[in-house]
Amino acid sequence: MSSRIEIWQLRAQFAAGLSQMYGAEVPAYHTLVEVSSEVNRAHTGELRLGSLERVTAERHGAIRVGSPAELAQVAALFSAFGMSPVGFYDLREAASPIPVVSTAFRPVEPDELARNPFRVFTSMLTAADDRFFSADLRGRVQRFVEDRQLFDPALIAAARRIAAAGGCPVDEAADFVAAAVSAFALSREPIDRAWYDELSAVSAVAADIAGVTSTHINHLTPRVLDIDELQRAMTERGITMIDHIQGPPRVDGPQVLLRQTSFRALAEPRRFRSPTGQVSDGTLRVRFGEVEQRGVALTPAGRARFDAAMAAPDPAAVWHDHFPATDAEMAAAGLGYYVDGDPARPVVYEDFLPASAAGIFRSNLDSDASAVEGGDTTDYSQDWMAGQIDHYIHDPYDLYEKVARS
Ligand code: OOG
Ligand code: NI
Repeated sequence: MSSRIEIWQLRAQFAAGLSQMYGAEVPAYHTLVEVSSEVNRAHTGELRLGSLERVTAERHGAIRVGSPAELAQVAALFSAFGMSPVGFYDLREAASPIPVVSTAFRPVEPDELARNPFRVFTSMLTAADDRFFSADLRGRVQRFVEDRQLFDPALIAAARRIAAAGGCPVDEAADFVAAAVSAFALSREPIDRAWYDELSAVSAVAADIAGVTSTHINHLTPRVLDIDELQRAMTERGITMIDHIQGPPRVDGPQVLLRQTSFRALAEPRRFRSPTGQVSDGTLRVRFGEVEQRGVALTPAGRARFDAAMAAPDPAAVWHDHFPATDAEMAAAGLGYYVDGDPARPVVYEDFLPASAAGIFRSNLDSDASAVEGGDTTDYSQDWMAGQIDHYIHDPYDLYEKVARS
């Protein structure tokens, strides 16, 4: 009898495979991983938020798709890796709107997160939103997306089988993981220049999603224990980082939720087809490097305080009007999640922040659509998305609550 590969092992192999592929595609990623590891090794502070080993191995990825049907395929594929949709993010509502709605696929059980916490922030183009797309353009976007195939149906069928069986025989695993990884490789297929440019005029994100016939991993993000130190170290190496770390400021006291920073990837070689059918070499600059620091998960009450602090012109200056300076006080006030209420055992935030996500999207674009006018007339919502992908979308607060009571 051949032995079985468990779901979590498949997830670890998938994450490692993507990392290897992305490193070959975007060499600056290696620098980022190297500097992140250095920062983590030098970190002398507390490690309550994760062991050096887990933190240094930890990654999230980001992908973008064009339709509910494509998102449903992603959900089926990721189910074979034990990654379930968690949370709903509407980035059209951000201060700088992006025409996507998103969810994050990740393990939801604490022991699964401990084995391998790989997660993928997954965005879907909101083609039905007439604040971004005219009826004519929407029709053409939808046809283009319907006509392409991001994933081999055999891959999706295998994923469903593996998810249902809770693993697969050893001799199937390598091929399955390799096929899943290569679905996210940058394509060498020539890009229709006129179509890509037309979409770029509406939104650079729309062009990246619906201007090409494949999807790709947009970035892979290592986790660090001190993001300010990382930002300094990268800058020292001559890499231009975005001006401001996204998310909460560095604070004196418990660091909460998620802080992120990024740099733009260099232009990458891509092939283009002109209206006369000629294929030529060109470049596109759509991928980037990102890094994150994770802190304590906030309760709804804590999140309301967070939103209030972040609404101030200088959140750092008003931080302690909203948050106490110790974990003991955070736990006692019910602002953060702690296992059994024990301030020595904070629950790590495993999700994303819509404002930061929009900031990361935007900071890496040359230009994009400005503020949308008029009301939202679309159906996009968490319930809508759950119905489209036929998967329950977890509420992050329920998950933190469960971890805190375990
Ligand atoms: C996703 C941007 C958001 C994050 O870490 O908040 C994101 C994208 O660029 O597709 O990855
Ligand atoms: Ni990211």
